[in-house]
Amino acid sequence: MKINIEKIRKDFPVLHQEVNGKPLVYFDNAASTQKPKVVIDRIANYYANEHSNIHRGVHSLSAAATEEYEAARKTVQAHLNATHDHEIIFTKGTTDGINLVANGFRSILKEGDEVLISELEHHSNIVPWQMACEGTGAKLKVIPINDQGEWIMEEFHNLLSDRTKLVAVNHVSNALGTINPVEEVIHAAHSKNIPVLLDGAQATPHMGVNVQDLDCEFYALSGHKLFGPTGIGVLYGKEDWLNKLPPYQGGGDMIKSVSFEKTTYNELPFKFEAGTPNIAGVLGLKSAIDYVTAIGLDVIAEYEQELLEYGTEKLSQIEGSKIYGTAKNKASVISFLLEGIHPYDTGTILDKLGIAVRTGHHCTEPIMTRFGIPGTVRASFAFYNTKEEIDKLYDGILRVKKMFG
Ligand code: 7TS
Repeated sequence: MKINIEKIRKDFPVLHQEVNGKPLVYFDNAASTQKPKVVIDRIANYYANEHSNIHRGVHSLSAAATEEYEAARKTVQAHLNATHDHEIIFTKGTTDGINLVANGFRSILKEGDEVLISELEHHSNIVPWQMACEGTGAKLKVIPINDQGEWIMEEFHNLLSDRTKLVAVNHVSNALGTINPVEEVIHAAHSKNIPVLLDGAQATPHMGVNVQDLDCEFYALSGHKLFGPTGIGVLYGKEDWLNKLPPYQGGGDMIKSVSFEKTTYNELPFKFEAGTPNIAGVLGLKSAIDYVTAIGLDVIAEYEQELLEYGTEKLSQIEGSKIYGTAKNKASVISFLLEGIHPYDTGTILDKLGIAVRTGHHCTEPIMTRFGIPGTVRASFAFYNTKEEIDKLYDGILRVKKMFG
């Protein structure tokens, strides 16, 4: 099936505006994606007609809201192909999900243990592990990358040892777009009985993810990168591992009984969902998943690869432009620099032309250090972007070069 781009663009109200007097070209999708009208309507309708707290009252509104909330959990379960719906924990986002696991590992890690991450990680998959290591005496180990922005797999295999208590790596890199060989990592880790956490913030907007096929122990994602609302995310965890980890936060909903002498915790998934959750966010996320599922994740992936190839070719034609991240397997992210021009200058001029790109280190300072650069300009494409928009980026870059070259 081919993507119906005209119809799709009509679904996203935000795309139809001018920025600085020019039609908006939104190429900052790796930071956050835009929302289709069905998601916006779902949230508005919930607050207009359906709102009540969940898992509490016997009254009809509360029962209906609870039903919708739990139906959304089943949608996520199906989307990720998790074995059980109680393996789906609603979080604030990827950062929150990783922190939940890292907090739990504070009770597992001991002096001499190691946590293995990679040089490609977003800060949110570095800092929580540094914090967990700091409190336990465990050490952080890092898989290095090559000049293309790919993990050096021999180094990974050398770093994996009996001291490794967890491998925590991203599925797709936000800064360079690399699609990582996570299958090989999981297979090797499991041969030593080591659990694996995948940061799926950048994979889930671009491809279907099957956690049973991957066989990872944990998978974290953000709703707002998946065309859903901000402030909502998902942590998938295998049942036995979620049972092994202590609760992250204490409060309402996560308990079975409370007395001053002893509190017992609720079962999964509620053990990890303390307090009133982001009900509207959960319902909006369900609509977003239904929306991309209806288009087809394969259709989306194929179209975005077309955009990536087209964009890569166009940018490569520009003298003095250098693309960072040239892995064989890439998602639709192009990070680049123009010789002698600071990324902020490029980003500022492009903004004047209505083109939204992200500039800077993209919360991946170690990658920038690895390449010896202050940051990059990053154009990241979603399925509502077009080749015509990429042509505008190309023309915009030529303007930047004329002004600063
Ligand atoms: N992991 C990866 C790979 C990410 O790209 C991001 C956000 C996160 C984790 C954190 O997600 P959050 O929803 O909890 O904030 N990445 C970006 C980015 O590339 N530009 O802005 C945010």
